[in-house]
Amino acid sequence: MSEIKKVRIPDIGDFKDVPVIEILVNVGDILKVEDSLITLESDKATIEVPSPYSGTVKEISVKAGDKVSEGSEILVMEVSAEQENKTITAKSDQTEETESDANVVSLKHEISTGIPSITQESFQSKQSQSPTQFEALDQPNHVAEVKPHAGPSVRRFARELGVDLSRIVGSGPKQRILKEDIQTFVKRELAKLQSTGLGSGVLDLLPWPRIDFAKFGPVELKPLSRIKQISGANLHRNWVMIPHVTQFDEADITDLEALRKEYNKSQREHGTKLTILAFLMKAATTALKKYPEFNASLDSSNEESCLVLKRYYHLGFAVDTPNGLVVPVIRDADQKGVITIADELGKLSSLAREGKLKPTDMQGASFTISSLGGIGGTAFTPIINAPEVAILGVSQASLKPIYRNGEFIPRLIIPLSLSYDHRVIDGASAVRFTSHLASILADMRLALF
Ligand code: CAO
Repeated sequence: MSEIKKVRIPDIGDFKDVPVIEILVNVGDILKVEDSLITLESDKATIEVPSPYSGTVKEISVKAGDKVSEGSEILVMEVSAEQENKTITAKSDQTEETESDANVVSLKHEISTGIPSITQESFQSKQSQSPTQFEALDQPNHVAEVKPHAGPSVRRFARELGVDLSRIVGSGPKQRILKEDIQTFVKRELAKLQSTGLGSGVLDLLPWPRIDFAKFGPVELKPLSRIKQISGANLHRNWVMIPHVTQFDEADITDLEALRKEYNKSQREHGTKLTILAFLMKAATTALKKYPEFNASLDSSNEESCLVLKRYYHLGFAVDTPNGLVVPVIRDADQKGVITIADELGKLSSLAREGKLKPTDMQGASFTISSLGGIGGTAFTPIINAPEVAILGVSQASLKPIYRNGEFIPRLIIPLSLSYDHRVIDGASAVRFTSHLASILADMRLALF
């Protein structure tokens, strides 16, 4: 005997009117308990709503774009008595799991990392594939197009082991990730560590301390934004896997600032506002052409490592948004004038802050600039945006006394911090690069050649 059941949005904490971004099932699908039904996206997290029953989908009551809250009907299922028994057993297992997991606010608050984590290895293995496939992977720190499908218990298992689900291709129906897929993945990764020697000491670190901070005073749990979850994992990998060195330098932008201010004054009413970053991009493309190993990626897939020198100059730039850091890309910056670059910078920064960038807006960078100069700072050590090999950090320009022809004169000096991959770039090349960049910024006419 079967019964018709309405499935509703469970307790999702304080979230209300949350948009449905994906329907993961179709009418006629036969589901098991915990199969994901729909994906919701709040400004803080992506939440997959699991099925509370085993049974057949008879009707779907929502569509992508609808807004839902606790209690909203999602779909109608036909549940057999036998299936319902299984449901009850599974539900009690689930309750046990939830109660034992102090780190998770609610089992239903599954935060989907949803990002293909591009390891150096996966990057390298894609070198032999078509440019289109390679391009699709080349989106290191950004929002993914592919979401891993897995039930809450599998996600919990992955979380316990620290496994990034986006690195696993599931062997279940519709590439759903199963517990066995995680076990296979972990075994494979451990074997790799053994073979590289990394497992035998270098990264044999102490486990992260788990402290109940509430013992010391009041605390509040604030989940990291989705962007931070994604970029954090990528930044961590890049920091650990790339031997970074940062070269600090300075450029005299007194004349450049005078030109920029004069132009902006003349265009006060209409036209694009020229920013320092637009000039930095123009100057960087000129320096990259002279020192091509900075506009490259390292390919160690064969016995003999080699550099993939890029003959295009797509420049990423870090944008500070309320939800975290994103890196849109200006394509073919070498072929554009500073006004066009400034115009595109403005548009892409606005889209970034509104959370409206498309994945393609963030793909394909060959070099990145992180400009904190509008905020302040004297120097910093930016993390390379793999698989690139260098990143330019820019801090706040200030007037400094420069000794010239027997006297001190005030000049506007901008601090540059170039982090580079020391496997690819030597210290001498790095300082040649920043010196050349500084000379272009001191006299932008050099960018004409
Ligand atoms: N020194 C002094 N002043 C600077 C400067 C610098 N290096 N860079 C920018 N400024 C000034 C600009 O000239 C502008 O002043 P005016 O209005 O008088 O012209 C003001 O600061 C604001 O500039 P801006 O920030 O609007 O424009 P921008 O093109 O320089 O920067 C963007 C755009 C998107 C890079 C910036 O807004 C941003 O998000 N920066 C943060 C990037 C970041 O977080 N990086 C960290 C990555 S690592 O965690």
